[in-house]
Amino acid sequence: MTTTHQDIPPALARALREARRIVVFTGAGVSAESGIATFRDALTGLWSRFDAQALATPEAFRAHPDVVWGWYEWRRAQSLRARPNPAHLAIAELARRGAEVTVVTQNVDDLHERAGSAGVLHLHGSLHAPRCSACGQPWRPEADPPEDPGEGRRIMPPACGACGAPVRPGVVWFGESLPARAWQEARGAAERCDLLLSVGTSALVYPAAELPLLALSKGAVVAQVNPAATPLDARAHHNLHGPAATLLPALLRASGLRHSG
Ligand code: BV8
Ligand code: ZN
Repeated sequence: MTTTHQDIPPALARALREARRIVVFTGAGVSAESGIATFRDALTGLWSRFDAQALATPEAFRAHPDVVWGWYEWRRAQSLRARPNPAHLAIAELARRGAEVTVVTQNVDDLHERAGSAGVLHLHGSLHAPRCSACGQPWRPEADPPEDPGEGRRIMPPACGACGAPVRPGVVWFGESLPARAWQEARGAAERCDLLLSVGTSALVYPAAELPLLALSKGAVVAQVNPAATPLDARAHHNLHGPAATLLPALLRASGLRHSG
């Protein structure tokens, strides 16, 4: 059922109220209203010449370490300046309403954690965990937040203090495997849940995009929150076409899980 305004299908409100195990699966759209560019439009300035999928790769980092490191440092500064929005806060509030809630995100920002969500599973790593590209030693930025390097700045990555190799962003690039534990826990949660909410993702990147399909195959209710249609529209039980920062609070209110605000 496709909703283009704030009324929430009663069947979805009831499913959310009665669910005992919920998975909230998020993509860049959940952080859009915090001012963080979504993945595909994060490529402004210098990077408009690159395709995100081409830039977020080990090959690009080897060939253009200064462009790739500059892009991630700009995104890390953007993430540290951003604030959780009502969508992040509603997801954190849901976990305080009795059901077991597992947040599985494709995002590399830390806004779910800063909104109060615990145990967030990051399938694609984090901007806030840079590490040595050779020995894996974590790298602690001296200045947090870094002064904004500005869009399009080329910055050579720092050298690892232990072995001297270049430090790399702590994200999962295309062609790299997902962190085994996070992926295993995410699959387990999707298999066991009664309800999976897919929020703000284009549902195009695998294997992450398998999660809603896995939940469906095990009989869960699947609902999507996204202003645009995605490949999941055809399979989801409910498609709420609108912005997450409006629709997630509305969903909690319609389910009687939020009494105010
Ligand atoms: C792997 C971290 C194998 C980096 C990211 C062909 C078929 C199937 C798969 C493949 C294939 N060819 C290659 C592959 C594999 C590839 C892949 O899936 N490619 C795709 C493009 C076809 N996958 C991989 O490489 C993965 N690894 O497969 O490994 C392997 C196995 C064994 C051994 C070795 C290797 C790794 C993928 C991870 C890549 N890293 N991110 C970084 O951030 O820089 S992916 C990146 O894009 C994001 O993290 C995100 O996960 C993904 C998609 O982005 P979204 O989050 O969905 O954001 P997007 O901008 O796309 O969409 C935003 C959505 O929000 C939109 O729908 C918009 O409408 C909506 N929105 C906007 N505003 C709002 C909103 N929604 C709600 N409210 C709003 N206000
Ligand atoms: Zn090292």
